[in-house]
Amino acid sequence: MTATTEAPAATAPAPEIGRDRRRKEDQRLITGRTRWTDNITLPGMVHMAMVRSPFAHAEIARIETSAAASAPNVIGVFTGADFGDELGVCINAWPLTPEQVTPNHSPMPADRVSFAGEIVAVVVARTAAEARDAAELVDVEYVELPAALDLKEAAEDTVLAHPDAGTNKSALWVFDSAESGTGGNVEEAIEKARTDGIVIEREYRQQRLIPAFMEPRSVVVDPTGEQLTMWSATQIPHILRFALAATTGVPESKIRVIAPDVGGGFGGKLQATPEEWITWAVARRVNKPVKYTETRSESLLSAHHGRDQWQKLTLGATQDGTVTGFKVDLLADLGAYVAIVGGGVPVLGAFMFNAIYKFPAYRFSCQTVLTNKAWTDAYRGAGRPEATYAVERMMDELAAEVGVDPLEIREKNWIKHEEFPFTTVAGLTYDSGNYEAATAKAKEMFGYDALRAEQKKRRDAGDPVQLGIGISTFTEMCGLAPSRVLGSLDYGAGGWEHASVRMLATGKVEVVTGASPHGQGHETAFSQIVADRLGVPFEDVEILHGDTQVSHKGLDTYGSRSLTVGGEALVRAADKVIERAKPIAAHLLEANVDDVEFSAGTFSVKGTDQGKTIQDVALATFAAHDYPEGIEPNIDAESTYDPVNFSFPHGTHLCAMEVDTETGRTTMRKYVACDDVGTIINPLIVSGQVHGGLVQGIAQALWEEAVYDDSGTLVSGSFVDYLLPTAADTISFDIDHTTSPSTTNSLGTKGVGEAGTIASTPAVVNAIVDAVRHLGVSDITMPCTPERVWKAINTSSSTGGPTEGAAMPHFDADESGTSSTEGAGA
Ligand code: MCN
Repeated sequence: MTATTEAPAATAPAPEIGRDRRRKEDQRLITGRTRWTDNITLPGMVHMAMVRSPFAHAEIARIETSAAASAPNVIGVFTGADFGDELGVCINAWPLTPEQVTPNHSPMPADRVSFAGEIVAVVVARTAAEARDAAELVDVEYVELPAALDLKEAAEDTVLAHPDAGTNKSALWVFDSAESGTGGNVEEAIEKARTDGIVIEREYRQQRLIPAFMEPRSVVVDPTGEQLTMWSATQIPHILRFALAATTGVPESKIRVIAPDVGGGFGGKLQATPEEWITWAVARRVNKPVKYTETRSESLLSAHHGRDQWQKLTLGATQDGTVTGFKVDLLADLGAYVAIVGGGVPVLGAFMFNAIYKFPAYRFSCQTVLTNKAWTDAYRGAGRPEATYAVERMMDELAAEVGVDPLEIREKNWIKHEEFPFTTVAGLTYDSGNYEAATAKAKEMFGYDALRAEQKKRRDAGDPVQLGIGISTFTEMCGLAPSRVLGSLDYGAGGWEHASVRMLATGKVEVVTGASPHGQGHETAFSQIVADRLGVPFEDVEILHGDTQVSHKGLDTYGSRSLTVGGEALVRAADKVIERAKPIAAHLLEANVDDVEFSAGTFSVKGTDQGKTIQDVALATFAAHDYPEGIEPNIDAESTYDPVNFSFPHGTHLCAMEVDTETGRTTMRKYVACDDVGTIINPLIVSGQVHGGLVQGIAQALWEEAVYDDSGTLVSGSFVDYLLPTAADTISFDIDHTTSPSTTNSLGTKGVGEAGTIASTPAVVNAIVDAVRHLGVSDITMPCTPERVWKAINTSSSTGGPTEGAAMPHFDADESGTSSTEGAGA
């Protein structure tokens, strides 16, 4: 069944890596002709609707379900009391300290609700509409309790979010470069700067945001049959299976979790949700498949939120603007519960406040705080946008103080390209980078000098519309993550990724990845990698993912990890296939294995024109008629790759904003992003990721904010009030790249999934402040609405922001559960 083919002609097929391939999955995703969770219908399936608390904090005195139970086609009405332990608990997989205060998180509490939107009862009915109608008939009597809403006040324990916890302070986590041996003493550096240098002190607000994915969350559970199957619009099918097994006692082997096509997540679907837990328990109780799909309003109200921090920053520098120390004190709002990785999100930023700079001393402390608002957790960038915002805003403040161009201050302090690899004051080793190259290219694309000249002209003329230039020379740590580093940070899981590559009899290639895409285009980019490695046509590679029965091992998609970790696992598995195929090819070619080499999909005998393609070997393996003695007929292979380091993409983003000083209206004039994400697999996908990321970061700067009123009601509970931008609200971005390949993975890639979001927020706010700095403005609270910009210009408040409580309370390392770390040590 095999034929000897001629060795390939000298011209190899065009390389796939670096090629602008349109995404193969888009055909089905864009037309909707695919399996979204809500499209799934099973025989006998029933539907569920939730009854949610309108109060932020209340005791549940009584729940009257009889009217709902007798509504048409209602199958059952359940409350937390109907289940008890059967419901399981929502897990926190990243306790920051051993002493962390972690309130018990029942998916459906029976006695007390802790945020507006929490589920108190569910109705199961024949159709979703009938379930929703009947849910209206559930009568809940609440006894309202005082709610802890303001972050600073909550940190003072004036009102308790969970009275039985005795405090709202969940965990205090500290990193000090003097203690970890990665740098000097920050207090001494700042004291010295107070005497003979410059000290800049600022307090910034990271407003609460809501990850607004395109597809609301949806879950179907089928309890019939041998296995329990859950379909969920999730980013983390593997972690979900583990969490279900760990909290319900059902063996993992009996649980199948499927993430079918998932319409976006942005971190918001990196969660084991009450909705999933309840659907699971209810399906088992009624012994029928149950579906629950949230409405958009429910999504905004109760899917986890992101950011929500106060940042108190102190930077010391010499008179010429060389930074000598940076001290960061955070208050981070966890909301009502410590979510799956919620407590750890600020700590992901802890290693990034020094960004691309050579700060000699650094101290970070973060107090996480419980409040009666929706719980917070990862949102695109998770900790790194907050850190980048703080440091990039502070570098602008320093430049203003010294009286030089903000780019000059950055250049003075950044790591020079010849200094890589560089171990930072936070203990991370950046493998590669070239800030000079990215900045030079961005400046040229931007027309930096011309825009500065125009800015001066407008300023001199007193133009009512002023021009500002904002800079963000960001870096971030992604490719989460080396398992040993995660272990040192008390994170509950590892950071490896798994892949298998199977050669099918027809010569097609079936690839299974443990990454779980939800909009990132893995099927295309991963096909390109495998096609190049095995020398097979791109079209012949099929990528399977997101089903724990198909992809039995994996750690899913978040932290811009899928390419650097999952892609490397693919490469290693493909290389193993080639190694396994080589002796078979040698046998078929009647050659010594040492004389056989592999190139562009063909095994050939050195010095001859005889060869066997990898497809020939696959077919020979399938038939196994003519196989070497003692070798099993199988050339498939798998690999589990644990990264040796994070990946550190960086870039220079430049933004020009026009500010109408009479109305406060801001208009984006130009945005340039020059990113370095190492080797690029698919430039088209990378551009898409950067575009989407930019808009999300710009939205934080200008529009988006989750706002609660004084009683704890989410007033930005629909897209009328939560200002999610559309394409029409943005301009056309100018993006390009420089390339300094990563030295820690064989492809040289760095992550891109969060880069745009991390970089863009400070670029925009820096531009707005730059436009009106000469009018006495040094800060504007985000989102920089026209009203806030106008107020900052026209009142004594330099921020234009709301007065949100007093100065930030200070928490000393000794006061409560302190943990310091030796640094991430990657
Ligand atoms: N890529 C590439 N070359 C590089 C880097 C990446 O071609 N040098 C490609 C990758 O092959 C992949 C994509 O770009 O197809 C993103 O890769 P990576 O940076 O590894 O990020 P992940 O795939 O792990 O995706 C996670 C990241 C995160 S953390 C969030 S949040 C986010 C994001 O991706 N959420 C998204 N992008 C999103 N895009 C969409 N459409 N929807 C979301 O919810």
